[in-house]
Amino acid sequence: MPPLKCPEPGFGVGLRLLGDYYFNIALISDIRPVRERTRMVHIGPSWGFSLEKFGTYMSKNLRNICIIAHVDHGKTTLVDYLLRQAGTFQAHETVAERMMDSDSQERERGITISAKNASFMLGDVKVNVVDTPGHADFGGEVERIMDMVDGAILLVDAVEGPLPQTRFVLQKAIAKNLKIVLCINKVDRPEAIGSNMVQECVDKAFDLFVELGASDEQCDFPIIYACARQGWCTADADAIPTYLNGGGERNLKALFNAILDVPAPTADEAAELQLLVSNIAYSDYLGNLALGRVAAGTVRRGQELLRHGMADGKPVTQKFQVLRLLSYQGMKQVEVDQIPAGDIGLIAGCETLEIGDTISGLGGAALKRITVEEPTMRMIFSINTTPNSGREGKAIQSRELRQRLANECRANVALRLEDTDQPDQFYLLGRGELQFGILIEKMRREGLEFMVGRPNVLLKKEDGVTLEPFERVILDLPEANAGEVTRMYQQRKGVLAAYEAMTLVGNEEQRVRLVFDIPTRGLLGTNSMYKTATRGSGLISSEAAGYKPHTGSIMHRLTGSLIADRSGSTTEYALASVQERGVLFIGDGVEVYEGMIIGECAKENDLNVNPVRPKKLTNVRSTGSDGLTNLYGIKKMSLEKCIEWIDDDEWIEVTPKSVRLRKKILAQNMRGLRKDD
Ligand SMILES: Nc1nc2c(ncn2[C@@H]2O[C@H](COP(=O)(O)OP(=O)(O)OP(=O)(O)O)[C@@H](O)[C@H]2O)c(=O)[nH]1
Ligand SMILES: [Mg+2]
Repeated sequence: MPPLKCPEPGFGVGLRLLGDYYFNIALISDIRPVRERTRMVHIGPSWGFSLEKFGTYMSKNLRNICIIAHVDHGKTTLVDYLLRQAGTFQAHETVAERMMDSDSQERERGITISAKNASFMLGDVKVNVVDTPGHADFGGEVERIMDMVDGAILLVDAVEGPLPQTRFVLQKAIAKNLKIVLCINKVDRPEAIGSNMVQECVDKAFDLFVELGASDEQCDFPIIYACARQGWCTADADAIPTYLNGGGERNLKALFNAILDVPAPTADEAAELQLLVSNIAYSDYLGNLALGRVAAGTVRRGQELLRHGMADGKPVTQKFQVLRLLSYQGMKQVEVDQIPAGDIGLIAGCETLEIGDTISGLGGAALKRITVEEPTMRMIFSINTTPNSGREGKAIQSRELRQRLANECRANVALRLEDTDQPDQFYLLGRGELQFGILIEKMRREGLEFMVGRPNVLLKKEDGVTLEPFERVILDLPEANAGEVTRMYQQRKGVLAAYEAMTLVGNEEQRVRLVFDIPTRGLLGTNSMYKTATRGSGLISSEAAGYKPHTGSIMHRLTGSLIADRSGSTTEYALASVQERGVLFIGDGVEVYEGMIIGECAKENDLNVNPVRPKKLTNVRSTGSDGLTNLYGIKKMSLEKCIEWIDDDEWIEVTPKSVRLRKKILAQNMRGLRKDD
């Protein structure tokens, strides 16, 4: 009997025999399990039966895969259709688009922030699938899940081709020796239709495999051409035009078959239990849950286990009892009695957990901890020391702030906490401005008040030479803006490494792809400048390019700050004269305090101004407007813009209601007006 491939509708019956055992009879065209979690052995062209233990899958009936790609290449959209077409949802269930992006910030920003698990059934095979984020700042999320899977679907946008994060994730997948399926997605994009972009994309991907040292076996990857957004794919490149014209089998069958060809986990079922904690989930009822793949043995409810962790840099072990076990069914976590070797599940019962810990049987040993790339940036977090602290949220004390940051580091392997010489300030080490921005927003939504400083890159010293991190930036922008953008990056020590004209489609304006090698320091804070220069149409992606000798000072911003010199409520009258000195960040009627930044000075020095001066009242009635009280315009400073804009001697004050900028030293007589650099 050939192995079971894609499920199709049909019918079947199941009989419960003895306790945990099931007996199923099914028409072979109906290859859905008669009851979920029951496996079938097919014995003829049209009939099948199974006699296996309910509630478990032997590892041969499991596939663990992840979906990896550069940002926006369509991973989450593809997972939607994988789950839908595998019959994960009931007919009456309404499912949202990109449903794996369940976090509020993920939905608002339209990006995946953390890797997430789900599962679906392909006939008698349970497939655990992990959707991963594509943004470089969340690369740690991809690294931590690599130990859970045996295969990876590498998505590549047919038009954009492999981009920096494609390289990063592919490198990790190759290193873990995963079976890789190349899936060229978005073949429906107008630029790809009628051109040979799809073939070029395959060639570039192949070159990347070779460049990254893939084995011959890995280089022999299956290729699937897909339109995730319409839920179809084909293994035949020549069939793409048929599909684009509405023909062909409009489903993901070819991909399902490729998934079934990924090797089943080779976990030893008879061995002592071992599970590497790849993530920590939280449940209100059960507390912390350890998520991971059972590398060996079986974990059962009530079992006594060991956690192998680290405390103060030393290995520690702790005994605990399994309270509950959960397994993924679709996107839901359902309770089970046991999780067999090779399967992915969650264990409740151990409160102290860290990603990278091992959970084992009482005689078991620890597995190798998860290692991820080193952080390249740090940001300073402080308690809120402004005069108005605590008015708009919970002004936490240093101990609570430290605890909150430490909790985040436990759940995110790419972050690290370090103390500073100040008891109420802490360094958070991470990978990028977006990663910090998302955490700040998350803490703000929890109702907390705190302050953060300007992100800085982490320098290294080798043989007496100071080194700094570099990045390779790939820009895709209209040719008309290329000159301005090139100047912008060259001013920040960027070196143009490549300039390539993109293929034109119809009457579209000519676009170019620029590649810069630039110190990470120079790249910080340039995002909105780049967006403005390209009128929002520029795409940017970057990859870490290692440490190189320090390039000396790089200009950050050429402007100073307009600083309130007293507290009070701003008046339109006062702001009307302040605005002559620069650009305002706030309007009238806003409470300010001495040292708060209310705008950007047109010159490079800081300027203390009085934004609260009231208009002198006179008895003389004036006709019409006095012409002075109109404000030109206010530059709204979002959290992201503040992070890009601030200087080293400034703080961002974050509260649930507002984001304000301030000088670190509030009193004007204590602060020099000239900026240090
Ligand atoms: N034209 C076209 N657009 C697609 C296709 N697949 C996905 N998209 C679109 O691409 C955008 C990004 O899709 P996502 O699924 O969020 O991409 P992602 O890879 O999960 O993104 P991150 O998780 O943030 O890295 C969405 O607007 C999708 O509708 C496709 O096959 N064709
Ligand atoms: Mg996504």
